[in-house]
Amino acid sequence: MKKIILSGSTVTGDLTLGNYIGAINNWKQLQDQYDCLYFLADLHALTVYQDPKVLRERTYSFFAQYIALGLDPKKNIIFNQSHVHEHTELAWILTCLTPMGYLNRMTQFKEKSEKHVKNINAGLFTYPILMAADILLYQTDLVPVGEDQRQHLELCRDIVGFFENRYGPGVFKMPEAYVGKMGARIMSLQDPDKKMSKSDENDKNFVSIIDDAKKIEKKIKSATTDSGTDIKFDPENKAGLSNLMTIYSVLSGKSIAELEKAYEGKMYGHLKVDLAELVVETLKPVREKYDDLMKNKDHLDELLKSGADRAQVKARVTLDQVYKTVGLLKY
Ligand code: ATP
Ligand code: LTN
Repeated sequence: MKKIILSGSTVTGDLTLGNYIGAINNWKQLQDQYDCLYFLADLHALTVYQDPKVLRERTYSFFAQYIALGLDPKKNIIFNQSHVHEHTELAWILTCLTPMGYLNRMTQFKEKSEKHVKNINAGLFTYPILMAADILLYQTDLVPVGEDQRQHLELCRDIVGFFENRYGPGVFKMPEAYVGKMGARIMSLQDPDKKMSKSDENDKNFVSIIDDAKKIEKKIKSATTDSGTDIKFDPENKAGLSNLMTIYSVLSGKSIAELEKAYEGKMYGHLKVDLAELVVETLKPVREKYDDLMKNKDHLDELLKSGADRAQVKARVTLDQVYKTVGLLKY
């Protein structure tokens, strides 16, 4: 029996190089070894106001980007969260088990409610419970997430504990985090002390997967670096440079030590020019495949439907078991 992997990204902003390196690239390497489910978290996106038209188009766009970046819809189950209604149903049961105090501690909630002061809705607060439902529905063993999602995964594990304390073991599997060795956290290009984030208002802070070559070059060349000259990996004192080196290393497959050696005596500018070219070359075939996929929405709809059908069969088994365990009548 292969282990089960599940992950997703919220359908907001533009998928970035950070999402690719921190998440999708890892997912790709897992698709042969594990039974993988990857989904578009469209319901999670609603915790912040979304223009309906934009959300619809973006959901297609993210799905096409997943495939263009190398996730195979045959090898993996790739689906859209709202197509499998079991997610929200399980979330309700888990909501009734989760103490408010636990949700209050979530740093993402604190950050997002500071950012969206006019829309601190209850969904923003209970978001980690829906995320726990996403994970637990599929008897997931491993969840590949970046550092920023660790706390939510811990809460999911706590929720399994709350459930088992009340109803006994055997319904859910206890999930664990899977964090790739390199590039778990890619930083913002202009402000390398914070992470590269796809919903950043300043689009100079990230490279989007579907940016054109000119934009990519411009963004990488103007990335913030310190005033030194030595090309040395030192995230504390040379955060900007080290971030560029991390990106370089992941995309080229060369180790940091190899890069330091190759750039001995060279200037930051040399590295930026080479990195820009590497990113452009890496993303070029992705962009072409993406453009192709986006031309045929009917085909995307078919793939989405097939993904959701396959996911739902699995989700249903867990949800039936949960309903029975907590005492809801069989329908
Ligand atoms: P948002 O800005 O909307 O919060 P995000 O860029 O943080 O979005 P998510 O949808 O939260 O992206 O995350 C999707 C996946 O990508 C998660 O597994 C997350 O950990 C990973 N990820 C996001 N940003 C980065 C980053 N800068 N470096 C590495 N991994 C990242
Ligand atoms: N909250 C996640 C996206 C997400 C997710 C999940 C990731 C929603 N549900 C389940 C892993 C497992 C984020 O990265 N912002």
